[in-house]
Amino acid sequence: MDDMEKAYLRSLIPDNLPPGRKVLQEGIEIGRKVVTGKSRFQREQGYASDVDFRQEMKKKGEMVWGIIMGLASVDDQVNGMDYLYQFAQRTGVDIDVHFIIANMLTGLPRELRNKAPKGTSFILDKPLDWQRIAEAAPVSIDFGDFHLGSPNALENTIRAVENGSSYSGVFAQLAWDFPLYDNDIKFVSDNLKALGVLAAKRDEKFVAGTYYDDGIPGYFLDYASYLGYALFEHYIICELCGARYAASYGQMMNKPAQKIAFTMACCRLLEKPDQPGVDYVYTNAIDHWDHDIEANYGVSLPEYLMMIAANKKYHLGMRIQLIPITEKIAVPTPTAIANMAAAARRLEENSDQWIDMLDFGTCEKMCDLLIEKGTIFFRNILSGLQDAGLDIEDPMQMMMVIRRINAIKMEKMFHPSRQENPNGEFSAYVPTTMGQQCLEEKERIVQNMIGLGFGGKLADKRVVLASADAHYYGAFVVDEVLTALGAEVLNGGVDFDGADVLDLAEEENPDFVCVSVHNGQALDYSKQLLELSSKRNKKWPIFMGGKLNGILPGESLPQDMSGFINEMGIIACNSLPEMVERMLKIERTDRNDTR
Ligand code: B12
Repeated sequence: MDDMEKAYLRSLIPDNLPPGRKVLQEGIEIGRKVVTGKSRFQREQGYASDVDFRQEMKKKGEMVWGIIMGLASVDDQVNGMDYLYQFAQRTGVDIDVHFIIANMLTGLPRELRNKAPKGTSFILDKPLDWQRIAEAAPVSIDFGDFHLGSPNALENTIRAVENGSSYSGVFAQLAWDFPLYDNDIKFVSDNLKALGVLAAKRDEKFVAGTYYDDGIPGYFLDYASYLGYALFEHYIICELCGARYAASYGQMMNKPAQKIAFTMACCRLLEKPDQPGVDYVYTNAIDHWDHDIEANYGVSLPEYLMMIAANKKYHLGMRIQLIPITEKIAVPTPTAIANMAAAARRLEENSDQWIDMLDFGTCEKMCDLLIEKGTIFFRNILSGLQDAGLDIEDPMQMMMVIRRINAIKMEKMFHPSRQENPNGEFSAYVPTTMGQQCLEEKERIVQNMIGLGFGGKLADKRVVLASADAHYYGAFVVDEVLTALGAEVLNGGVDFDGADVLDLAEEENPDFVCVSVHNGQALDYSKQLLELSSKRNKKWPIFMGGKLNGILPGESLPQDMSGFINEMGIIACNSLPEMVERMLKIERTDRNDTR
């Protein structure tokens, strides 16, 4: 590591950071006073912890089935859970685990909730909200998103423990920026206290959850780096904090061999004698169509089959997180979830016959490679941070690194190929898919647009671009295409509030502003963007694309908001040729022209 890299790592730690061990101890004290609850599942099925159920399934080599659901209100959610339970009673299609996706605002302190744009799904507010969900059906409940990993982690983790959610939180979301929230020290220290709560409940088998695709690894080019990052989280949570930990990942992992190899590696490195090392494996969410959606069964079912077979053979102990065939269109409905669950369980009924026909030799080799290189990546992280002068035994400092480090820099800095390749170049051992697929998509779009006569047409244009939420790749493709057509693109990155977008626009004085929005906040976000620009007396031609749907007040299902957004004066548009055609028709006026 060179001096610039060391200086960069040091710059991640603010001067006034409190000592982590003291903060952790405060969390442990808080945790000791929290009264552990028993969920309906635990009471009715007789498990002291859901971990015991998971361990039992692991021993038998049986698959645990999970779904992910976040409906418009707590009432809708409770009814949806009951619907799935009734469906199971009628058909025998049991769903073992419900992963609860609350609204992102659940992760914010209450005073900010009314001011921030609202995405899809319900907000957990009163203790009764958690309780109603934990009691809605006798299934294992996982209070996942916006617990651990959010600014409101401490309160939300306590609620999860009080309601018997054995797995809680998404630690990797520590890297997310939450709307209107900018106190990194409090963010990290409250998350450390939340880990203290889980450490206090270690013997009762409460586990800190994570989901790599949500966080830093979601930008990595190599699954060996994913694994190295996994070991880093495991080090912080288990070794520095004394809590339990299990790995989850997978929606951007579309090759079953890689997925199984990665799962084998996580099992080998992370499992404990009384607890599986893997919590859930999310299924391929990036290859689905948004048209003729029945075709998507053809994408999902072969993947499930391979995982069922690998689990039977190796007793990996994971749960499959099912996604319905509507994945590319909108958040899942209970009916769509039930349909995919039924297809998966029918597949499982006769899966024994496949196992002997399948050879997992490739996965075993890949697993060894991942472990070898991932372990080096992890060691490089620790030695790099230590060389830079950080205290690698202070959990607060280590969590601040996760919160603040740039993912792309992190992979470049610690990747073993840099030491192995004579010229110090990066090369992936087990390449991830998203970056590659996006470059191919960019190439297709650019060739098509050159064919339509757009080549070089944006030569004198400056574009400010940002993603309003955690979705990076849509904006990445937009950036690549506009750049290929000659534009100068100033890409702010992810998690941009409206004010951040306008700040960047004022700094750069672009011809156009492009915003990519996916998480259901498009309408609220558009309103805020326009109000702010009118307050600042600035007017930019703004284009917005991505997934422009949301849930209107009083409605249950998301719908497309493009019409409303267009009426407000922002150009809602998902097609790049259409956007460029419109850009070329917009004359630069003297509105903000200071050039
Ligand atoms: C990958 C993914 C993630 C990853 C992103 C990782 C990363 N580093 O980028 C992670 C796991 C972090 C994630 C998180 C969430 N996600 Co997500 N995610 C996806 C997924 C599977 C793929 C998105 C993607 O990258 N596609 C590849 C890119 C290249 O395609 P694209 O985004 O469609 O972009 C193209 C066009 O849309 C267009 N475009 C995009 N932006 C713009 C902008 C302009 C101006 C223009 C002209 C065009 C344009 O050009 C691109 C090239 O063709 C989709 C489902 C799907 N298959 O689409 C869900 C999906 C978008 N996610 C969804 C949700 C709800 C979330 C969460 C809110 C869930 C949660 N935890 O609560 C969080 C976001 C939280 C937050 N902080 O904002 C929903 C959105 C539902 C809705 N709006 O109704 C989807 C549809 C899944 C679903 N069915 O529930 N997600």
